[in-house]
Amino acid sequence: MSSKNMKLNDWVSEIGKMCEPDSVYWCDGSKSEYDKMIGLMIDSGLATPLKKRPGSYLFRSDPSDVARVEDRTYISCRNKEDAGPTNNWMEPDKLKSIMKDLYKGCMKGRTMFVIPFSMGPVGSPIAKIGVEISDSPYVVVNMHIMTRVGTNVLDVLGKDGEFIKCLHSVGKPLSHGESDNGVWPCAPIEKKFISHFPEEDTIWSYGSGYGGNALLGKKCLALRIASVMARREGWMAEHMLILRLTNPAGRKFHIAAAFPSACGKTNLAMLRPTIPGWKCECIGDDIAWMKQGPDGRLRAINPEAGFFGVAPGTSYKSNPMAMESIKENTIFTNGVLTDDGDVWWEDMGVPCAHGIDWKGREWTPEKGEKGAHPNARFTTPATQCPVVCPDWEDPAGVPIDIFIFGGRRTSVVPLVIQSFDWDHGVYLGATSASEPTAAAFDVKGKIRRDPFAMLPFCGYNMGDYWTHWFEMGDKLGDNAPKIFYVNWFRKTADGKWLWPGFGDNSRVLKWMCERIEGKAGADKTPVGMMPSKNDLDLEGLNMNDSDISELLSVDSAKWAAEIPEIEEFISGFGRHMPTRMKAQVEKMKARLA
Ligand code: GTP
Ligand code: SPV
Ligand code: MN
Repeated sequence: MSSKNMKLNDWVSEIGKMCEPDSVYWCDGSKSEYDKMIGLMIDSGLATPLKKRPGSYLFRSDPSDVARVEDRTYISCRNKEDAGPTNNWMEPDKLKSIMKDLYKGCMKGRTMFVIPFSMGPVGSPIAKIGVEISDSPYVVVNMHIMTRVGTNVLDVLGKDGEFIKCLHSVGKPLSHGESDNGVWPCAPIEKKFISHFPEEDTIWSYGSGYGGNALLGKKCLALRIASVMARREGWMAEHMLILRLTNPAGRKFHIAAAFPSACGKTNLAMLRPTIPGWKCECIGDDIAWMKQGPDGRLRAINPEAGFFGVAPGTSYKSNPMAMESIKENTIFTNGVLTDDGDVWWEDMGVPCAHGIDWKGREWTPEKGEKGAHPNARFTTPATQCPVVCPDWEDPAGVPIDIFIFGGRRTSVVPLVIQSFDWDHGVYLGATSASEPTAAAFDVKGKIRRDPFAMLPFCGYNMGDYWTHWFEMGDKLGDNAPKIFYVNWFRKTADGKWLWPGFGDNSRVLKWMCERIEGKAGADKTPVGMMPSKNDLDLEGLNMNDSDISELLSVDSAKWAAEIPEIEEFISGFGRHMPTRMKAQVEKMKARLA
């Protein structure tokens, strides 16, 4: 088979010559294709069917291949300055020549899959078409769930449509007659490359089969490449969940929130409000593409079609809607296989006395090691979420009222702040910081600044990205969403969560909505507008006063102590650092003095 698009056909044959697969297969996105791929992986010992969950399978990856690899991720454009100081950079010709050596014959003994996919509803004016070439059937089945794969994408592409070229190989050729035989195929860490060529709308990924390294529609296309397109074309590609919150009077609010990886987006997106009369519906849990609509408001779509969610910590208590979503037709990676043929992970809310851990070994809780990898994930279709919003696929998108930024901060940062204005909100986004999580293989240590939760995902100079945010604010004017900053992760001195989080986060969202309606009060503090205890709905929460005061307190000395590090961070962007950012730092210093 081939397509009507000569550019695509030429590219496929060029890659075929380089990678030397045994065969080439064009994906049609059908259920029978999905089942065939799963069958191949059951035969090669990589997939285990789960008796307890219809249509669901467990995979175990290699211990070196369990998360994104930020040190191996490159933005490769002609000028180093365009990638900026926060991205790894290599000159495109040099990087391509290194990678071509790796790609040479890398698909021997394997099938090369050609996966046409759409990010966003097929044919929508906001959607983008990508084609991923991959030698991994695991990638094919995950792409089926996470994106819209199918021959209808080729129809939209037509004879001369444009597409983003996504090349992927696990980097493990097979000799004649060899099978994976239960061993997750990948290359050693120093041979892994996740490379982006934004000037050519091209992604080259080698050596990893896991998550964002391999499902190239997600972080690589929908954030790193799309962020460059968005800047060029005047829209926004952000690491944000999207939700609709309806108040008891029936007014709908649309919220987009950016938290770093493994800091609560999926949980907030599927929130069950604990306050009576409020309803929450999920539009997306990881990525938002936003454009100013004809009415002047910012309209958001979720370019994805599924959820690739963190499994550990997901329970009927913390995220019941995720638990309902993953009852069937779900792929699990790096969980525990239980003796009765189910999947299990830490803090699932049910016990597991014995099973096979994510490394394939006998496991009991007494072992003192985690049974599931902390970045174990589920891949599940958005349509299976009981609270998916009826408008989640509306090509026009939903109008955003509220932006939220945040991170994991066990101290200093209070429960919630509202920005004074747009520019101050951009400052809050740009200076957000968070503690490392298991979502990145190679990020360790203390807190780091993660501007807009985009540090690992911005495809160009982060200083220019801030300028883009300021300019979007100018363009949106009075229609610009109001900006808030939250921290669900504050701890007591003895290490307990101060805030119950999860469903109770609805209390904080309620305050935000009431701020927009002009109903709720707030106090001016040096760091922003904040609720007092009486401005927040804490009805039915059994919290003691001192915990609440601590959550809502600002220690100016501690904030001031972070300023020198913030100044050093932003000055690292040199002439790309917007003067409006500098002005915000000066204002902050004056308020704290
Ligand atoms: P990515 O998929 O990596 O982008 O992560 P995410 O931002 O979607 O994070 P997710 O919602 O999966 O949450 C990650 C971890 O944070 C899980 O272990 C959750 O249980 C935990 N978490 C989420 N929300 C809260 C909260 O409000 N309070 C506390 N204490 N933990 C939370
Ligand atoms: C993240 O790390 O933010 C994720 C998981 O959503 S991955 O798809 O691996 O990027
Ligand atoms: Mn994410």
